[in-house]
Amino acid sequence: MAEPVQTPQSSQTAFKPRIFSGIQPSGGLTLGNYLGALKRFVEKQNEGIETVYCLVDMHAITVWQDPAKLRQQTREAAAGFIAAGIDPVRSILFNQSQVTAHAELAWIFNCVARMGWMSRMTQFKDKAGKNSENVSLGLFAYPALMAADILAYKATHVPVGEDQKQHLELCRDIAAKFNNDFGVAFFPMTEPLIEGAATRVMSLRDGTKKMSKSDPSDQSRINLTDDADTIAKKIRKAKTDPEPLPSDLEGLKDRPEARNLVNIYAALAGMTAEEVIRDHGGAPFGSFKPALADLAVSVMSPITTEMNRLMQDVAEIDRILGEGAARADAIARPIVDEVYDIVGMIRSRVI
Ligand code: AQP
Repeated sequence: MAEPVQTPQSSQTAFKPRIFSGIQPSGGLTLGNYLGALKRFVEKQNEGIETVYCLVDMHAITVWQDPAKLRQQTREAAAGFIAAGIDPVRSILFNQSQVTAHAELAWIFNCVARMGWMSRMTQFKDKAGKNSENVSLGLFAYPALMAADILAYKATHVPVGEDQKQHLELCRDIAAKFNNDFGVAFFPMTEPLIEGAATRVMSLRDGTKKMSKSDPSDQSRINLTDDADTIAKKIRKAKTDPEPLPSDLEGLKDRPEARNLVNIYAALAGMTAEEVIRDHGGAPFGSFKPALADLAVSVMSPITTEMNRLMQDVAEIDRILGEGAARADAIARPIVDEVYDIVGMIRSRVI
């Protein structure tokens, strides 16, 4: 290993702005994925920044996935991205396993990252629970693959939900250690973009738990595939306390379920939580829930309808993913080849 060399701070200015983010096709997409990530992906695309979006199927298999379901979920997620407003011409949209640079760079990063860093990851601890001896090695190394996803594109910004903040910090640690170990200013210090009213959408059954596609209870989440009736029913049945909504934000402090519904309303309506309280403060859930259900249906139903239409033509979805993968590869391949060179690997094969 070379002597550690400090990366010049000024190197940050040399990186072209590029957004990368991904979602696991480990189940159907949820309202949490939509508000915390997908909606923001669309906004970034529409701001005209270069955007690279990925269905991270290799992350998905860190826990068991039925092969047929994984294929279906990957296509459905791609349809969800497009239905929500991702334009596969303006953005690059693909599934991770079609671009081998991700796995290649992940191996290099497995050799850069330290075991101690990985064992501090709260997502690993949450997912492994008491079963940490029995989970896959891939689940433990997940953040190194995530760093590779981002840095294979030298992405400068990553829109994510609050739960991914720690992984983004680890991505910066990996980039800094690589730069220091090899005495280069090769990788950027990627910034997370955690913005908006719904950076952490909570379960509809428990306001202290994140809404998650892998939660065993379907009632805990709104799926992008849920029809209008199901969405309305799930919101009506969402757990709440018996009090009406408070007249200021302070009053939501110890009321996780009420706060969650207010934040969901705010994110769906493009308002702040303060504005929602200004309009609905004092309202009982008997009237706030139907208003929220109507709003959720009006935002989500057109996406669901378009997603179902797109799913009628899976060959077209596969074509879009293949084309996106070729465009992604054109960016990532030269970056990963340069990494091999920096690390000292001979690249003499004639192609
Ligand atoms: N509840 C949430 N609120 C806000 N943002 C969320 N995200 C996920 N859940 C919420 C954001 O969605 C992006 C993709 O996440 P992911 O699918 O890669 O993994 P995850 O965060 O582990 O999401 P899930 O739904 O909980 O998946 P499973 O159950 O498979 O682990 C990220 O930007 C994430 O922050």
